[in-house]
Amino acid sequence: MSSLLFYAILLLFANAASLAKAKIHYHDFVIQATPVKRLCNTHSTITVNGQFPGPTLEVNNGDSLVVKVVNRAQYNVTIHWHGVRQMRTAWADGPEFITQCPIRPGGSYTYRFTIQGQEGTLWWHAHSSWLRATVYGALVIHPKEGTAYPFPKPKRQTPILLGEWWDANPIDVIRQATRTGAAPNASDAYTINGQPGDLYKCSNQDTTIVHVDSGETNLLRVINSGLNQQLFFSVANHKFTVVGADASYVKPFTTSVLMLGPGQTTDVLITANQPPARYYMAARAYASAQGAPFDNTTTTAILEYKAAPCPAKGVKINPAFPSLPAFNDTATATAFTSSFRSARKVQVPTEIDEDLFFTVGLGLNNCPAGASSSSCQGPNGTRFTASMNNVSFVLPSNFSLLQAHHQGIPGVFSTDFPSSPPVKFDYTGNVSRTLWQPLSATKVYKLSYGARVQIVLQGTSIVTAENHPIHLHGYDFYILAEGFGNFNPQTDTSKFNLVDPPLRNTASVPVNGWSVIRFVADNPGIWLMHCHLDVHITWGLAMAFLVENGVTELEAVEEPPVDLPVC
Ligand SMILES: *[C@@H]1O[C@H](CO)[C@@H](O)[C@H](O)[C@H]1NC(C)=O
Ligand SMILES: *[C@@H]1O[C@H](CO)[C@@H](O)[C@H](O)[C@H]1NC(C)=O
Ligand SMILES: *[C@@H]1O[C@H](CO)[C@@H](O)[C@H](O)[C@H]1NC(C)=O
Ligand SMILES: *[C@@H]1O[C@H](CO)[C@@H](O)[C@H](O)[C@H]1NC(C)=O
Ligand SMILES: *[C@@H]1O[C@H](CO)[C@@H](O)[C@H](O)[C@H]1NC(C)=O
Ligand SMILES: *[C@@H]1O[C@H](CO)[C@@H](O)[C@H](O)[C@H]1NC(C)=O
Ligand SMILES: *[C@@H]1O[C@H](CO)[C@@H](O)[C@H](O)[C@H]1NC(C)=O
Ligand SMILES: *[C@@H]1O[C@H](CO)[C@@H](O)[C@H](O)[C@H]1NC(C)=O
Ligand SMILES: [Cu+2]
Repeated sequence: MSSLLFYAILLLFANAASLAKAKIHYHDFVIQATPVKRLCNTHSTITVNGQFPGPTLEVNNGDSLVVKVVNRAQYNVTIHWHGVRQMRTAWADGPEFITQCPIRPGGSYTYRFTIQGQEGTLWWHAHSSWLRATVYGALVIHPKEGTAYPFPKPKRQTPILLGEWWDANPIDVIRQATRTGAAPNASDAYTINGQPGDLYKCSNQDTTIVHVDSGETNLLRVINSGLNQQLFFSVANHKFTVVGADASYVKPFTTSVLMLGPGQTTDVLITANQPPARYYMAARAYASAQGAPFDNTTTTAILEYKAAPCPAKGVKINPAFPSLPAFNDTATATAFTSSFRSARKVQVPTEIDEDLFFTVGLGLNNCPAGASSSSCQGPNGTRFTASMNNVSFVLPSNFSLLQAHHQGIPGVFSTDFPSSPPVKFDYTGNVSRTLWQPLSATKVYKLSYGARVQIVLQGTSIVTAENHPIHLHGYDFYILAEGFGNFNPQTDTSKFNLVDPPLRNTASVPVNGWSVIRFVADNPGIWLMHCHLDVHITWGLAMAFLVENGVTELEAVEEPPVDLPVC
């Protein structure tokens, strides 16, 4: 046998062996209304397969997922695989009117994609109106088959999904706000794995319990799947070792409190090194906007040691309660978010092709001429809005942006999203009222394949300054630095961490401050970037990148699936 043939055969076997390891996971998601009782009332809740929260999906890095979504509910729906890179499979990303039209009642769509190079915790959620209030679940990504965690393998692993519950139909809540122009009602409870816990009415029979054995270590995969609220999270008498965030490993650090914006995940090790007993884990708001109403309740679950002594009959022993930061404790939130460092070798672009500066913040629209006052119930007879670089994003309704791009259909979007604010002003100062009303439009920013991109995300104080969790679809980005006030290129560039910055998909842009992110545009398609507070995306705090195809087929978006929902 010629040695060439021998090597060809060897290569074939090697390929077959590595292919055999990567698995394909098939799932059916039936979107359906299900009676769910919380806070003493039963609601007809939109769920996946009747489960709330929805099913946890577990895969290994390198595996593929095939999820058939059947819509048996009365609302349009789509599912987004939050944080999944979706290399060349933008059609499977999910945001409605961006990469697909909604799956209509009675319709179905099968999402097919592969997990490539991501390990840790991601999640999935509806990306249509406010359905993600109840349509969400964890996506656990174990290390590639045959490889280990970069920390001792924990005895147990527990997803901790922090959520928000309305004692109402969440779709009615956002429809009411859209009608009136006012801020939507705040939630009535937070939840841990779907349960509000002991501090709410009609809830303490169902409080989530997380079991541990004395001495063992549990990996908590904490996800903020809430709609509109950043949350602090603590466990009484225990410390966390943070080991990952947004499906990337970080250099371990210890803390007694986490802060997650909606969309973010944090993997932490917790060791059962305390006297056997029951300990509360609790979450409540980090509310950075001054004076804005918010849900100020506290959700709890219980960390229960297996050897915890049983209380004598009739004796009630309350678990120890953790101390949680004050609602407005920005110092603690900042100390936490700025502690992250990548654990793995980073590939931060050092040269920049696209130097972008985007303002992110709220606004107020004056009451349109002829509108009734009932539709202008925002501050002083206005309607709430929000924008990036003064463009309040409007979803198209006749084609998804990706379909319009792929098929060259004109008139659906324009490519003139500004690379910097059209008017420069003191972003975090006392902004003149004449600057508060943005333009409404469907604008994208075009990036050529492989462009090295830097974005300064600059919060504004228009209406009210607040922390915004900015999420980019289709990418992980490095967070080089964050700070308060206006970003100053003369002095702030020296603060950039080019050595071991964290790789994330959602950045907490500090209240009245800024974050700087970098990524390489190596994934063609249309990718939404938006605030992950659903109330803000509803108001238009979003934009999209159009990343062009590269030269080769492997640098181009795949052809659309045949069952892709169209409008
Ligand atoms: C919002 O809250 C107000 C005041 O509590 C209440 O009257 C209204 O019904 C709520 N809206 C929805 C959709 O639940
Ligand atoms: C939450 O807000 C309500 C109503 O504004 C107030 O009465 C209550 O004291 C607040 N609770 C906490 C824990 O701050
Ligand atoms: C936080 O709120 C407390 C009152 O609840 C107030 O005394 C304090 O000044 C606030 N701190 C900040 C940084 O706004
Ligand atoms: C509403 O009007 C009052 C009185 O004119 C003013 O003090 C307040 O700043 C205004 N609020 C907004 C958000 O414009
Ligand atoms: C799609 O909708 C936009 C905005 O309503 C409109 O301008 C455009 O002509 C429509 N395109 C087609 C092909 O119908
Ligand atoms: C903000 O500016 C407006 C007008 O420019 C002024 O009336 C108002 O007093 C200023 N507010 C503060 C807090 O400085
Ligand atoms: C945004 O654009 C509108 C409409 O052109 C203008 O009135 C407003 O001053 C602009 N605001 C900013 C911050 O650029
Ligand atoms: C559902 O989606 C279709 C487009 O596929 C759209 O025409 C329709 O208005 C949507 N329905 C609702 C209630 O949003
Ligand atoms: Cu926001």
